[in-house]
Amino acid sequence: MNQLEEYEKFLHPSNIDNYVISGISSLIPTKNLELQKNNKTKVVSVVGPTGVGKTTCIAKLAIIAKLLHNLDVGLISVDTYRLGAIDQLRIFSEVSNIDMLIAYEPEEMPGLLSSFRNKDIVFIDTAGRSQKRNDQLVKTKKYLENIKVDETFLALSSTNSTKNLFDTAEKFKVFNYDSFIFTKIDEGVSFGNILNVVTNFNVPVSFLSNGQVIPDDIISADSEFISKLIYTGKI
Ligand SMILES: Nc1nc2c(ncn2[C@@H]2O[C@H](COP(=O)(O)OP(=O)(O)O)[C@@H](O)[C@H]2O)c(=O)[nH]1
Ligand SMILES: [Mg+2]
Repeated sequence: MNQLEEYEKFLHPSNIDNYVISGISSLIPTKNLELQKNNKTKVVSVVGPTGVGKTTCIAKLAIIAKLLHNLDVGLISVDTYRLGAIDQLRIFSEVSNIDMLIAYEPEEMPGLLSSFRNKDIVFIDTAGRSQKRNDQLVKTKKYLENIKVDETFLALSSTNSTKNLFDTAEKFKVFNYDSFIFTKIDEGVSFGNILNVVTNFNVPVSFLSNGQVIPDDIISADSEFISKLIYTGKI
């Protein structure tokens, strides 16, 4: 609004929507995941609260990496906490023919990663933990401490309130996450919370998840797309 006021004289009313969209767009940093063969294994982890869509995102990204980018993909599940959680990824790994290993204890992580040393990319699926339970966060963090993780995504549901998202983004700082994934944008009706979180935490957005379909329902973050989403409330 400040920008619009400042440049009022130069603005044409018929173009006001575009000015606002580009204004919001300039406030939204993005970071895209590079999916290309390298001579080393890229290690990517997804953290976040329960049920936001972490495993679903990993399944989508794993398929995209494998089929569209021809990468050799590995999955590691440390979600041994919730009944059935491992099965969700295991079934996916069987159907998609992507190798999966399970870490039952943090100490196993270096060994598991080393058996994946020929993979191009390894995705680590973590247990969904409440940001209100620091002991749970610390326990999950132990799995990621013994290894070198190249990229950590914090998955947040776009249907949550700004207040909840702020609390989660704050508590999950222990994971030193590099970017946000906003999930369930297909269920949201207003997205100012995304703008609030991104500007307050000054962390870029890497992906948006817009449904349950694997691998179709994921969008690589683009500032203008997110800005339109925020301004119009529609995908
Ligand atoms: N509508 C919608 N549902 C989603 C999306 N992402 C995940 N889900 C659903 O949310 C539920 C929890 O997802 P899951 O990946 O198991 O969450 P996790 O506990 O964070 O690993 C499942 O029913 C998913 O199909 C999304 O972008 N949109
Ligand atoms: Mg999960």
